[in-house]
Amino acid sequence: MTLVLFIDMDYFYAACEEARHPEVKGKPVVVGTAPPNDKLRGVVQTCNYEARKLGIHSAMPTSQAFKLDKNLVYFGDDYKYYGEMSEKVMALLKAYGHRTEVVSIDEAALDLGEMGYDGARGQAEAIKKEIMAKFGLPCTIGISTGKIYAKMMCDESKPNGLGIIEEKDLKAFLKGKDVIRILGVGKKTADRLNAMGIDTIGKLAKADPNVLIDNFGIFGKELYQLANGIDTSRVEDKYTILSIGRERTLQKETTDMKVVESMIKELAKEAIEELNRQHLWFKGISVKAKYTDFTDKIKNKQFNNYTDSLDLLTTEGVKLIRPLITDRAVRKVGIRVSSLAKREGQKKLS
Ligand code: TTP
Ligand code: MG
Ligand code: MG
Repeated sequence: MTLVLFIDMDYFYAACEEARHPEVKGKPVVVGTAPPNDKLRGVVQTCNYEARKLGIHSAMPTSQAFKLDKNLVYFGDDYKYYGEMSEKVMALLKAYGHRTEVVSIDEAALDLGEMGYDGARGQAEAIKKEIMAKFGLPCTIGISTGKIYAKMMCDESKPNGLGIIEEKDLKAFLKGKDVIRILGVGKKTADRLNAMGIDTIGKLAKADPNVLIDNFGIFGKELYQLANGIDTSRVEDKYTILSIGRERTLQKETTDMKVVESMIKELAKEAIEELNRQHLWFKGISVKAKYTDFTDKIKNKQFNNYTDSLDLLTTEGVKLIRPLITDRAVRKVGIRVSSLAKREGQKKLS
């Protein structure tokens, strides 16, 4: 039986700042979107656990965070530096020689193969120790028989933790959890499951698989399997680093595609500027519309070749988001480029 190790860095951007400013350790630290001289205008991207104890969290307006503690230590985000730290961490993980999937700027999954639970624990301890020694960064690791369970365990073991769910304990582990905890289950699917009387993964495991397939197609089968401890998602051999995204709340909620279009253009321009700064190309794009009820919709597209074209990003971004703009009021939109590659030695589209 193969085991999967899932790692997520703790309070990543803020931890990166602590690593280069050790004097702020132990104080509440916030990383926000706005520069320090304009810090009250932005939102919190992340904060350390001292700040979380005060009730501060990601996406909170910075002004509100400062109301909770006027002496917060504040940093304006520095993507370039966080990207570099991410690359270093990912390279370190890759060097352990397992199939490695970079999931996000601060997350990766490793396929540990058949080394058993003790071996896996040893590996995880070694990784945690090495990342702390080399970069001064804390992280949390979850281990299980599948990527999705390992990620769940990782989430539950934060911060600075190491959690293992053995196969024999998996069903009990999953039983009481809300269905929304399953990767790929969003609010809409969760609502539909709830309407069928299925609110926990335990109930999902006992549901009639045919009814699930009737309602959700092939995804219904996957849901049933996942709830029953069968995680068929594999660790992909994917070693692209981060994605670069920009999103912004509109001045006024709107159903007007023209307003959305001009915002997408603005955000695309910013994303490309960042892409240029980091000397990267992209191959994937996604757009997001967040509605006034706080649900959101995302659409993705993957190109065949790498590009850095702002025109392409803008045109495709606008095309992608158009079907998401209906009579539901939108309050926030975003665009993101992914599947990035260093410009050297890659074939480009145009
Ligand atoms: P997360 O892994 O979600 O959060 P975290 O690492 O800050 O904290 P922890 O994992 O210990 O709970 O996100 C990774 C980084 O992504 C985070 O450091 C900053 C960035 N980020 C944002 O910019 N905006 C957001 O809303 C979130 C959630 C994260
Ligand atoms: Mg993290
Ligand atoms: Mg993360």
